Amino acid sequence: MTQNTTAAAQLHPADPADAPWWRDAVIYQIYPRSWADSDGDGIGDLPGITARLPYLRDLGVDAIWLSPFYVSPMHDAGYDVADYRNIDPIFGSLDDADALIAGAHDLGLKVIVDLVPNHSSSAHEWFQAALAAEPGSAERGRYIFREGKGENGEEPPNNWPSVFGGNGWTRVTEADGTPGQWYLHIFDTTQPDYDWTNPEVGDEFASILEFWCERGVDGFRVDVAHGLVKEEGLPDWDGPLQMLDNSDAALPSGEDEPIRVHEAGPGAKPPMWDQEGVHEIYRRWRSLLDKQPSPERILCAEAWVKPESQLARYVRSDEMHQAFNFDFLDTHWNAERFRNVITTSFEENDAVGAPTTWVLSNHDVVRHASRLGLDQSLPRPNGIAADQAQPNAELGLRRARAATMLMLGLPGSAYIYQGEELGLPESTDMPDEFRQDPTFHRTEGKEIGRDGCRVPIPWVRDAPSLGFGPSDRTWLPQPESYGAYAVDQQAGVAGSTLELYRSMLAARREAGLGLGSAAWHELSGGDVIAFVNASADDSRRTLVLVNLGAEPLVLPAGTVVTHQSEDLTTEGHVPTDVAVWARI
Ligand code: TEU
Repeated sequence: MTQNTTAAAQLHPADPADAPWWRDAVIYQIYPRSWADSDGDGIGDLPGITARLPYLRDLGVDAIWLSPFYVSPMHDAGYDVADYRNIDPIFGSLDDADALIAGAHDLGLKVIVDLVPNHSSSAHEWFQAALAAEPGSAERGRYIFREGKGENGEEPPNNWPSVFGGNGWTRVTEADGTPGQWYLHIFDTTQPDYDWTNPEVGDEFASILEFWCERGVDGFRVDVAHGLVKEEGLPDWDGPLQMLDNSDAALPSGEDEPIRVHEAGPGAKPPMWDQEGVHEIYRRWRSLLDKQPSPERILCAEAWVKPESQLARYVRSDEMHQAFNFDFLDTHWNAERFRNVITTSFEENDAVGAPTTWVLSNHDVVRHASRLGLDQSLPRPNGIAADQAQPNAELGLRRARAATMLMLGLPGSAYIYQGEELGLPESTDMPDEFRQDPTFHRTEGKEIGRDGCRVPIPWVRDAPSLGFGPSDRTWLPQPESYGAYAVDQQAGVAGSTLELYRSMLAARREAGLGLGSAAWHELSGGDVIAFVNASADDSRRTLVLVNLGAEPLVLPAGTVVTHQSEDLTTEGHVPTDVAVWARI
């Protein structure tokens, strides 16, 4: 391998060694309900998280992102916020949040919190005031209230769906008891959308950002970042009106997934997604954050926007710092598709000077250890039920370990979802009566929903609630199989998924892989993904290779493998669905 060969296929230039922390950070997503329970009520909480932070330091991540912990009636597991400046009692108190932030900082971990600016909870005092007020009042003007269509206003103002199923509008009863206006909720009925054309809304969120900056947080993951601004006039939409409306359609060439109801895809733009006006909001937030004392605080967009050129507009230098690369998450197990996504991601993000933010799992999607064990010719399901096609657990885990080795070998930032470091599969046998995702209820069970990836984490095999908390209570049932994945079953065990993650994260940090350059390696092509990650001064070069082919791949003589996602049965041979890192 000569330097010229790689230079010819340069994919991405290196970052300087003193680049800001977020350009290569590995960030661990904690779903507070399900990570660690300190008081035995079966629901995870902030003191539980604080107590177990050393586990994350030892895992080797740089930061944590906490899904919402604010006051909420919990109709969407906390993504329905009733008070943005306080903690829900099930999770603890503001003092507990302060202790968590301080505890994380003491261990060298940064803290990112979730900001939910598209909608509030219907229990929020603003929405309650809006309900009590007259049509046309200032109180109603913070949300999207409209008169209905039809003779008596009995039909919704337009045809927009709710992402969770059913209609995106709900009619209210006015003070005099008559059926009245409708309000828009792109998600659940209990999640009314704000009207971002109202300056009061913008000022309120600027103040919320400042509130959390003063409490010491290092950044914000911005929920539904592509949804805040709606097309003027709220016109009808002629695209998909249900989650899987077009899932039977043939997948366009080069794409893995149909465009879903929560996404803006290429072509005609849905009137509720990716409107130009969102960028002005993020420019305001960026300048607000840039005025804060150091260290740099960040914004990360949860924006389901395609193609990548359009997503990259969220991470222009005066907007957000990061945007989740959901194209990568949505890539089926196919080397060419991965290569295409990687190439495009670097091209588009480098064009705006942003790092690429890789991700494989989160609290909204089937865990990748299960997803990759499903039939790869079908679209990604929204949850898996016991009577549906079951993932091949062994194959899924094997591929998941390889996919993670690919992800952590790529320059940029990466997000890890709690439990993936244990190789945790989706819960696929949850009885329906436990399901809480509004999607399940709003679609009358047609969509299984996201509960299966939100089950409390197993820490200790032979303990009540698998060590999640001091009692045997868990807000969602833990599958029988989870005991074998518990932290205590994997810690210190050579070859376990936990030890694989620990060693990958240590090596990634030590070798500065997140800041490296990337260039395709000559072995890349066909069923093989192979690139060289090199430091800015070229003193350190790592070959990252994944073999998706049916036959073992023979490495060039003299290649020194440092990490492997599975044992190499024959030295120098990379078997099917295995990834390696090697020094070259
Ligand atoms: O999700 C936004 C979103 O549109 C998708 O993640 C969608 O909910 C999912 O793919 C449906 O299967 C964010 C949060 O991550 C999610 O948990 C919330 O429910 C949603 O916003 C509403 O706040």
